[in-house]
Amino acid sequence: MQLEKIELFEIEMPLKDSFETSFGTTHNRRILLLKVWNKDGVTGWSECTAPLHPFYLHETIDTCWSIIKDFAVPMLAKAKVSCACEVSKVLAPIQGNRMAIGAVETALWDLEAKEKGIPLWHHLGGTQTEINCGVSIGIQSSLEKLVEVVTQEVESGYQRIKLKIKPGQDIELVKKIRSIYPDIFLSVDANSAYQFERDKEIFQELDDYNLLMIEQPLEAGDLIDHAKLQKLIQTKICLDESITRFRDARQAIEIDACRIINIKLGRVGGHVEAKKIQQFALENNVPVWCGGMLEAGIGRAHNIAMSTLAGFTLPGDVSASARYWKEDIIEPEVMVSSNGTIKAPSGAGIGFEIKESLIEKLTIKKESLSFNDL
Ligand code: OSB
Ligand code: MG
Repeated sequence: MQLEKIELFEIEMPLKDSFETSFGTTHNRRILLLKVWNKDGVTGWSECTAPLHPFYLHETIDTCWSIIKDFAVPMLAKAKVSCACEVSKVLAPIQGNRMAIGAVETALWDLEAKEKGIPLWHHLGGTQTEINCGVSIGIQSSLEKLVEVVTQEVESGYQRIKLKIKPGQDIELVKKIRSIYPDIFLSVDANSAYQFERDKEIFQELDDYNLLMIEQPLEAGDLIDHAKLQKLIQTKICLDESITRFRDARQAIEIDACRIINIKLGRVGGHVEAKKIQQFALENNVPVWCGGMLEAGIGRAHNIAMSTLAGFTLPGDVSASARYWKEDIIEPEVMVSSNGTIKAPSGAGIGFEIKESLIEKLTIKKESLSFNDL
């Protein structure tokens, strides 16, 4: 693998509907895309999953831009990596900043799969030709509206419904949806909004609704209190924000702080780290699934590739492009079957065409870095 240059694009894309979580509401997405070129003109693409604000975890689109430009790319240029599997090791001296690292790492995986002319999911060692899909439903303006949105998604065939909750909007939502849909796979995601001592009774009450899981109830980094909560309830805890690298997953499983893991490619720093977590979870009978960050098509395509790995058995938050975007930046758009599945694509690399002229139109900031100058 001989790298020539890397381009950074910041694009702006309005969401079809705003998306509310316990940490805030997103109307527009600003997305950092990377395009990496080898010496023969083959290109690989990735999407940085960092949002605009530091309210999910610490990273933002601007911190990622700076880490990628000032550190990750110069380190890569100096190391002269020969394969995508080496990138995470070369970038290991960078502390934290997992989404910045993940953006660079995943672009090189797409490039490498394209150099070899094989689908990325194949190159990663994926075995599932179809993946199971669920949806994440943001906090709605009323219970009636929530019922309407859930009904629409259940009728589209999605295999699991996840409701975003926050203090004051939790048990009531679950009770309502369960009364209408007693048997669906239903889960909730708190995005770290609760505290163990203050709120434990809420989770004990939620325990009566046969939820598939409760995602990230407490603060990121607080494995100890998650383990205390898991002892108190039957419902499986799933960690999202708390898992930023393999070590977090190993320790969480070791102390029974969770019984399911949501793997997000960006949050864990790329495909190699995601694979390590997936393998360890599989050996320990902990199911995993692929989380989402309201990705446009390129990020979605990487998520599909990762979800084909063994152990990704639970439906992920990888849903159709059309749920979020009027027009996605890839072709064809991500489509979900009436059984709530997505087929792994057969084309080389991420397996979707990049709509470069659309990306140009959406671009608000751009920079090109040559590996020869670094
Ligand atoms: O916690 O899973 C989350 C979106 C933004 C930030 C965090 C999360 C989410 C989602 C959306 O739940 C999942 C999707 O991309 O469909
Ligand atoms: Mg989550």
